[in-house]
Amino acid sequence: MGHYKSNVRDIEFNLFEDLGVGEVLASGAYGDLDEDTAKEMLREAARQAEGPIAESFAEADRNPPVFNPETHEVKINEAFKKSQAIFADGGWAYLGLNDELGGTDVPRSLYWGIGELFLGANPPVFMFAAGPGFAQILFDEGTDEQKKWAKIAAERNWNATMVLTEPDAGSDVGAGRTKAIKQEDGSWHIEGVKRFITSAVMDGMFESTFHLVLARPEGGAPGTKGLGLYFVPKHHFDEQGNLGEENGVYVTGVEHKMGIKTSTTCEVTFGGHGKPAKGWLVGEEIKGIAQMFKVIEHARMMVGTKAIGTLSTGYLNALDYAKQRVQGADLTQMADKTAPRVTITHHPDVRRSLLTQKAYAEGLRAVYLYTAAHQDVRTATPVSGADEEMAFKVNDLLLPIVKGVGSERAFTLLGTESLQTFGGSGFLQDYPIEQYVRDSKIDSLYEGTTAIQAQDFFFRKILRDRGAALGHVAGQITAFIEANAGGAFAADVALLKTAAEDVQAMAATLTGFALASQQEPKELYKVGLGSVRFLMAFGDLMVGWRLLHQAVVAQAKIDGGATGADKSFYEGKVGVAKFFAANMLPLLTGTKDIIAAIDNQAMDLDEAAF
Ligand code: ST9
Ligand code: FAD
Repeated sequence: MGHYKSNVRDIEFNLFEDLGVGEVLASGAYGDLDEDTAKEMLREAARQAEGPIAESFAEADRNPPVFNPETHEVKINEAFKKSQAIFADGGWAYLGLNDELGGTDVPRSLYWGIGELFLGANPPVFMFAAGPGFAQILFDEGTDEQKKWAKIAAERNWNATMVLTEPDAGSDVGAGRTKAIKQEDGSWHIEGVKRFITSAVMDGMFESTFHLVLARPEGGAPGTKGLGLYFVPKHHFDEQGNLGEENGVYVTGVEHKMGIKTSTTCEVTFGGHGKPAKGWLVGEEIKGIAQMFKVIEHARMMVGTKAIGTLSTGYLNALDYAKQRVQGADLTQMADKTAPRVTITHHPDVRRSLLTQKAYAEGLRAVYLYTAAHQDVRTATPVSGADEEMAFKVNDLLLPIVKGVGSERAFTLLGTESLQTFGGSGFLQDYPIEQYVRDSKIDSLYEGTTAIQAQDFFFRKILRDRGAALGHVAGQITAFIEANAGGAFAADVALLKTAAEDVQAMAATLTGFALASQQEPKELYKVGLGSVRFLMAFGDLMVGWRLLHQAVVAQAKIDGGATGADKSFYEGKVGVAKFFAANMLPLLTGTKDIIAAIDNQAMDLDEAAF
């Protein structure tokens, strides 16, 4: 048995019992795809993920990529390459893509549910398989000729990278200095050094690579708006896709990292080695940042799902250990030194810890799948009544929650709860948890740090949207509260109501600071001081709501006579929703008070006093 423990039962519950994806499939919205086939896809993905995909997880960590500065090549662990080949052979990289690129039309919620399984088992495998997905974006954004290149890239399963970051341009992408110099033949020469580029190596796993690169055309405007998006292939190729000479783009370094080591992080130099790095502007106009955000939106979803998938396997590993580890006596018999020793699941603090892990693992899964349901109007309308425009906005609103809250909660809980459940054994490499902790730390850093997610959430997704998507989601929460105020969950729903009011008050306070900044610019600092708390609080509200929504569904199944493993599963749904409502939601009142009381003391403090 490998390290990875999937939770297909819960993914299926989300899709087919809570979100109603089965009915959408039955309506023929996805052609012949029906619920049974979708379930079979999930189960096959889980078999692959738990088996050959997970198999190289630890070995690849202990044998990270080796860079050869003479050849600019990188050696990747052989066991990892086997896992990668199995993923490629399964054709998983084409799921959800257009017909033209050899794709299969599936609901985005099914796509990400399957994605969670691979991302939980061995994240670099999924990340190295981004080529066909990136080709889809080139196809969508490109000229007619570039659409042909995209088809070639997808058909031949070329590797791909997204290239933004430079030594002086991380969060501040607009500070990038890499240049694009126009050539008479319509191509561009790209010149500059990019840092931290994921998957820029092949080592026999792929035939070629294409880079999607942000660079500033000479004389271009400053900031992100002056950046163009360029297609820069590793090899030149003809109309059939036959490879020619290598282009002037080189891996000039590989980072030595804390975790997720095989997801190779490279310094990539464009030009500067006696050969130009030829690129082609994607589309007809300079609108690189908007085009790159098409990639970023998928990548942010991927990062959040990766984090949540890791938390889930961390929890399930901890649960398994806790059920077997015998230590100490039951608390009620603590005075009796001869009392029988019990498994640690009998200790109240272990139960608190396990339920905390379960609540966030399953609650955040519910949040990412609810978000995914809004990536496609065919599922969004049945789920929340959103039309196409609103579905798009709700997805936009929730992406920083999936990415920012998913990553922060996963890393924290994997360390403070999942690893802790193992006692000292959790600190050892005999168990996967220490690697989960190391591998998941990256999720709050790349694709925009948590501070960036929090600002995106408040300024762009709420203020700029004039609260439209927020209002839609708040309306859904209110409708749920009203419908369930008097039933079996009345007390829990009352806690949810208070939490929703607290979060609304936080939004109003921050909006007040933002408005006041028009007269007094320093008022904006208060938004910056409160925005991460607000992001996390909204995440808790979403988790609390979705868990209770699921508890109502589960209770109906129990009342309808569920038995055996199903009954236990549904009881777990009810139990965890009640636990979260009672233990986590009341904390939001404190956060509301803290946000209401924010002053600029932190900003006024002299730097020397830190
Ligand atoms: C990285 C990669 O970290 C790590 C992992 C790589 C893994 C690769 C594998 C991925 C697999 C995924 C699967 C893919 C499959 C695809 C399938 C396809 C079917 N939303 O606010 P402004 C745009 S990479 C949308 O003024 P500043 C917008 O155009 C490095 N668009 O920003 C806007 O114009 P307008 C990641 C947005 O102050 C324009 O930007 N690095 C959004 O100029 C300017 O906006 C980062 O993420 C948005 N949320 O710049 C950088 N926001 O307003 C983080 C902005 O007119 N830093 N735009 O619409 C930031 O995000 C900054 O806030 C900033 C600020 C750069 C945007
Ligand atoms: P900085 O931007 O210097 O941030 C430092 C700290 O300051 C952070 O805590 C941040 O939150 C805070 N901060 C910065 N600006 C603000 C602000 N305006 N408001 C509030 N706080 C702020 N990039 C790519 O282009 N392609 C890739 O494939 C890629 N893969 C990566 C893989 C790995 C393993 C790593 C580590 C990075 C990768 N990156 C990639 C880069 C990644 O996206 C950046 O590291 C990230 O965007 C943060 O930039 P930075 O490291 O320069 O940190």
